[in-house]
Amino acid sequence: MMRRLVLGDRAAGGAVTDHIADQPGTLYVVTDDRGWVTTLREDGIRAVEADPTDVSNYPDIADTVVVAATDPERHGRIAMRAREVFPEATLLSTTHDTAGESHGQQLDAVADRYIDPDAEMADRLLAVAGEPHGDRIARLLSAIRPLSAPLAVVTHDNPDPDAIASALALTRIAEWAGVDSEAYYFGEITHQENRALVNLLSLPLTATSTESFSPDEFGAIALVDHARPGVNDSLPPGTPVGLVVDHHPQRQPIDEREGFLDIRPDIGSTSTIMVEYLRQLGLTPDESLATALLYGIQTDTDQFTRGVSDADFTAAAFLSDHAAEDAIARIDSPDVSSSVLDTLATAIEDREVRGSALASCVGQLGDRDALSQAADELLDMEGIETVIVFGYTEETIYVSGRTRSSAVDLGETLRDALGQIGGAGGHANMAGAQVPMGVLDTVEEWETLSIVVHDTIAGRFFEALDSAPQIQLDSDVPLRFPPD
Ligand SMILES: [Mn+2]
Repeated sequence: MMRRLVLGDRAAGGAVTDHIADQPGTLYVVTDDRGWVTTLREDGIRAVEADPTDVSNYPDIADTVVVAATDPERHGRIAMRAREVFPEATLLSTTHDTAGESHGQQLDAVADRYIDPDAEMADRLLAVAGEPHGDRIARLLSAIRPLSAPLAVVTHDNPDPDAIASALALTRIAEWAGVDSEAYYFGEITHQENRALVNLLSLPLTATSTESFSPDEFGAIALVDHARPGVNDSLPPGTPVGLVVDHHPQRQPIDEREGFLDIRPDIGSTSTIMVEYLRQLGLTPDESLATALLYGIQTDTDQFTRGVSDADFTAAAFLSDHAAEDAIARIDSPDVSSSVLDTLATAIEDREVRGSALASCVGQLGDRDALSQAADELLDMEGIETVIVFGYTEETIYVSGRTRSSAVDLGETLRDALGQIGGAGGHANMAGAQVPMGVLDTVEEWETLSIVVHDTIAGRFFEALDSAPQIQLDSDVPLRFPPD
């Protein structure tokens, strides 16, 4: 049960009080406006005729306090008192256009939110304030509403569906709050499925770079699905950040002074948190945003099997009414298993690219089939024509390769590269190799096994590729010039 308290007079608080009176929960009014007390009581509302600056007239508990006095000085005083008595409550203040600068500052220090009694937003805020996490939405809007320049919403680099969907959800909320905003990512979206997500749903995500992004142009920067500028994104480290919404556990505490923080490691995805915001604000995501959010939850929770919470299920159930599930089927290749996706993620992250050739060590191998599937997937990366992916068990390094370049005989290349130290074979466009771990030089304590394996295999592979004889094509122009 939500307990709401209004402090002030009818001129400033009448309209808000009328709004609240229709909502579930209790309402208590403290005012020295005798005529108002009479009217309120006639409507069955609990009202006491008393000085609203005197804390002895306040009830014991209030979840939401609305401060509404006509006189700015008095208004400020009530707000201070109310904040002292109810430190945990959401404190809403009627707009303070008439307040002097010093009172305005005082108010800023204690009020969570200003409300315009005539606006749709007042209804919403009063409805959600005091609900679980309802204070968060008031604080979120407090961080967005006053911005006079656009809000930049920044994902982590190489954004995943959760980051992409969350960024767009936050721009939707900013739009509703009347603030311009744009969703940005640095670098590129490397994962095939993630590019498919953006393209298929025509998501308005903007690529940017360290050269073209200047933080000064924005009223505030919001980070979604990560929490530190310059760590998981390409912002300059130490860039001031106004908002952070994330679900990753933090290794170091985040400075609370940074602004609006909502970091919930018990939730499976940032998209889930965004859905909660949208619902509390009464916003229905359009089909593409709903689809992206649902896909974000599904991928981050590995189809609801990993780190999933009740909130994730609730959010997904809500979204499924608005999302295009057939679009998800097209984005998601159903034959790719989660272990392949993990292998693929590592392969993308640790890839070494030379020209159009890519080599990547995925470390210790669980599922050996994942290697060839990962190689298949990586071959779809832009600008890549030849791929080897490899990993190891205790005894053996396994290599899987693919090429779509007609100038490369991959079976031959792998035999050249690894035939001396292991077994290699296959066709021109699909090949593999196995190398005993014993061929590695002793791994020093300061070395990482994965890096030693990478250097050994990738080094030989690139060398063999460079020195391979060119396949003759029906063309006078050689595709690559042999090294001199
Ligand atoms: Mn996430």
